Amino acid sequence: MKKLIIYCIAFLFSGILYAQEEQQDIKKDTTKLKEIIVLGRRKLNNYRQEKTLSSIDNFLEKANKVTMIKRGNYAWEPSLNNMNSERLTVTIDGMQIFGACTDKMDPITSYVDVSNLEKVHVGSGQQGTENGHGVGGGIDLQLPASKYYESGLKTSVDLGYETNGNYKTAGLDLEYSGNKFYITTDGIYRKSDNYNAGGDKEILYSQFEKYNISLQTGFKLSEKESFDANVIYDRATDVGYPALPMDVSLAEALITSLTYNYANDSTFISSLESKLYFNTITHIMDDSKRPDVPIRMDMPGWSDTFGFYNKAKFNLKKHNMLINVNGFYNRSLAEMTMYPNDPNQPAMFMYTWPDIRTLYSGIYAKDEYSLDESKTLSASLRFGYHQNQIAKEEGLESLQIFYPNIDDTKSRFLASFSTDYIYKKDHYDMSFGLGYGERAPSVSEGYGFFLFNSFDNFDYIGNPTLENEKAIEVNIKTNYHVNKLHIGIESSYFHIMDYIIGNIDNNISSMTIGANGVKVYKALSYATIFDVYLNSSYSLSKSLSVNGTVGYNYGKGHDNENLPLIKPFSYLAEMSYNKEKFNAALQLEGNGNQSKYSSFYGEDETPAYAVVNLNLGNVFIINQNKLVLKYGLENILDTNYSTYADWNNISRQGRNFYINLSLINF
Ligand SMILES: [Cu+2]
Repeated sequence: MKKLIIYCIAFLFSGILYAQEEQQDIKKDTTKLKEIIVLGRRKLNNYRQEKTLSSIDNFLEKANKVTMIKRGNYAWEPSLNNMNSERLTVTIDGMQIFGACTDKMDPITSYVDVSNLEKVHVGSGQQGTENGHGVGGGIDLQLPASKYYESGLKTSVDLGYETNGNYKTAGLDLEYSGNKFYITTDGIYRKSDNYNAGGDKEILYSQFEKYNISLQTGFKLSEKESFDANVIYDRATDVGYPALPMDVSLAEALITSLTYNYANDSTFISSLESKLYFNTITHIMDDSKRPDVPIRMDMPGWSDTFGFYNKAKFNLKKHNMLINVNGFYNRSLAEMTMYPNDPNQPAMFMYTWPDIRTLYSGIYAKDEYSLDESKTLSASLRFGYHQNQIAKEEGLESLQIFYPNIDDTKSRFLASFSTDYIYKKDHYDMSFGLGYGERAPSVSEGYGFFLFNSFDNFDYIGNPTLENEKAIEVNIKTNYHVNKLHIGIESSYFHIMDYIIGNIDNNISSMTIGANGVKVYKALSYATIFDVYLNSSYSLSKSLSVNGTVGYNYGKGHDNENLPLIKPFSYLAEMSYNKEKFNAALQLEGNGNQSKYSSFYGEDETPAYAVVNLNLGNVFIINQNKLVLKYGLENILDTNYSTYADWNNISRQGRNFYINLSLINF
């Protein structure tokens, strides 16, 4: 009955979400086929419904097609079109960066903060291949553009508090902008204790603490040429992972880049951007706070990446062209030392990532051709050369136990292609796209050595002989606007060949005490993934509107087994009131029962849930300052729930009161 009421409310509101994107600052330009999430602090206005000091994870979760997989309260893993890390390219301003954790505790999104970024580009499927090869899509976390505003010195201060978990946030931003020179620096600090799930149940090991500082500076050589330098340092300590058997004592990243820009409207090449970059990550896991572990372990990991890209834009009559030549070199190393409880036994050491060196170089080209005012045809291509090398002799020998014929190096060619047709009229627009893409196996899929996965309780062994994973994709998107009503449909279908997934191997015994066995990465001959979202909104008056979204997803292997981590039926309904200096929004958000769960891959059935949130905001202008106040109550009914994306069914936050305050000096 309760469910029925919830569905009824959802459909009453239906007209369902996201027509207000422009107001909410989650702008979707259908001509670009990309979803853009704006984070810039100076662009803060009162139309954004949620917290201003949300983590990037929280902002990403608002995007259509994106879900965050949670192993705790920090460092969520983005999933796009029901595909996660290995199948996506996640980059920071076009820079490749790879996490250093064999257990996916450190997605790239955890090493930046909202203060570092201006916006996030989410490209679904083959529309997300500008920076690299992927099957599910690309997420690019973009740094702020150069700021030659001649506005002198400006400051802004952010403060946030949330009752659940006693979560504190503080941020400071300084910016000096001149005619030929600018410099900005900011810092943000976040600390949370264990949070409580609905019904005041404390979730042990869900605490975290982190700070992030960044510096960006630039100068103009001439009116057309400039240089930018950017440094981000991010350090998280004492991060608990309630869904995993270990925590993290240190996750640290240093991200640096130097960029040369050239812009000229009157020449054939309208802009040129060349970047050189380096980033290094250190990740230290820690089980010292867990009272009962079968064996104590040290598991550090490192990832270093050097890279570059050269990007040029051309305008030729009705053509809009872009060419991006890029390359990187990554080193991924992870170790495991096990200390038996009996001190007379020797410690056991092995490389879980045996110093894998990845070299990539490739070229991307895109052309947008406008057939006439309302029709655009676009096509993109990416070709690349990808090479993996096992640098540790011990690592190679260990893998040769299972694959006697492998060499230390493996090279691949990767290709991707997409084409889109876009038709746009005043009250109607539609796009239709086709794509083909390939990706190389990740370091874990190719070379991981006894990586324990607490989701299905198996140790995983990589497979250096895997073929490239390949996908054929069809997508369609359409929007209608009639008076005060907006309706949109967005859908993608993927046919994925040589779909990489772990398969039980009964001939190998597990290393982890208590594990169910060992899985080796193999490929299903094919798998299919489908998603469809219906968005709509209706304006009741100038300031009052309702909007909502319903989504349906589907994923199966060739053997008719359900794929893991496929989102069940989902909905979001919102009623919002927006005035220039005040806003309020009441949200209902939930999922249906996860009936198509994958017991074969370790999932159980997650029941339906629904939560209600209330968000409020005020803006005050005091002299030359803007004060933005956001406050509200999340999970008002204190529902105890977990979703399909919560690792090991860890319950999410119960009732939470939050307040965010941003003081911005113009
Ligand atoms: Cu880890």
